[in-house]
Amino acid sequence: MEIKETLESLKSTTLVKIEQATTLDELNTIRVSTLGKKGSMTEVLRGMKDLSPEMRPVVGSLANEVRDTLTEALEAKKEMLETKAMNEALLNETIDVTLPGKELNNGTPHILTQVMEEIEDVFLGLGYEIIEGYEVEKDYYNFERMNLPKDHPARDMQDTFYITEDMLLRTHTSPVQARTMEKHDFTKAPLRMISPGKVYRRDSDDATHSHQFHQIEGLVIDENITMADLKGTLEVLLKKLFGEDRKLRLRPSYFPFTEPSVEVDISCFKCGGKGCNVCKHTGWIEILGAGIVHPSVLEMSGVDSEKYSGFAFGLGPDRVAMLKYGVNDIRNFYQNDIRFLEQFKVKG
Ligand code: 2NL
Repeated sequence: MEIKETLESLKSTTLVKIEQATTLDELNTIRVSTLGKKGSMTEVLRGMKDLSPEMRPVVGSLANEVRDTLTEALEAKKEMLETKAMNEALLNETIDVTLPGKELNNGTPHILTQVMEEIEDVFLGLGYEIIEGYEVEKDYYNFERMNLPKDHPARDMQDTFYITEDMLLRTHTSPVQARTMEKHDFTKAPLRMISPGKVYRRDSDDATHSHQFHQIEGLVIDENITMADLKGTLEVLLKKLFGEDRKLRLRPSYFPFTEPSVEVDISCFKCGGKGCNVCKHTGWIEILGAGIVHPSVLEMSGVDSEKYSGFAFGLGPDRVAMLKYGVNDIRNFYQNDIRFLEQFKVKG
């Protein structure tokens, strides 16, 4: 009978200890010293083997009852102490929601991206498609189809990054337009597109030249497209970029892919035309090249030059950004110096 009494007394003393425990640590110590591998309960049960076969089930069920009671009491007390600890923590750790938050350093689009998107927005508003093509191109699309004959100086190894004899890094975005023209069904709709992107030339890098820079070319082809359409379109763009009171001046020029060709100037946005350092005292700033698409360029792309005509232009977003924001060295755009880039943060 001794073992039964031991179990009963173990139960009552442990229940008192559990009752009196005030911390989770204390409670855990009680659990281990009672129910653990070397605990007092385990110790008592080891004595079971000395019992008679009749007594074993009786003591066994008592032992189970004691163990279940203690386990339940430990669990209940544990829950109670945890709730108490949580409530105390909630009381002590109040959060002052009026404190200023941590300032997050948000990124911003690169200034060239901002300028290009501003230009893209103008043309989206005019119903143009924005089409991107390949930066690695065939000599054929980059030069041949643009009316640049085999002996043209632009095709020289000195000016172009050749990858193989007939593959190169595009020197302008015109190949995108050649590829679009040859696929377009002009009986269904006119073609209105711009092609923004990176272009490459083997210049040596200096304040105004980078071996990689950007171009946005525009192309419109339909029946009866004239120089007037070109001028009106560029007026919308350049007024949006440089101010509503800008005037345009078209000067005769030469490009192999347009005839006639023009250079387009705007009246100086700084001095209004009186002459200053920005316009080098001429009152005008050269901003882009343009013209009426050469009939041979149309024909090579499968477009009937008797029926259709078009205008095209090319502008440099790098130069636009330099003028607009007074940047005097194109290399700033490509060196990723945070101190430079941060000046063009978009306020959110
Ligand atoms: C410049 C001059 C220009 C074009 C680009 C073009 C494209 C096709 C057909 C005809 Cl598919 N022309 N592009 C035309 C005139 C000038 O760029 O000085 N850009 C910075």
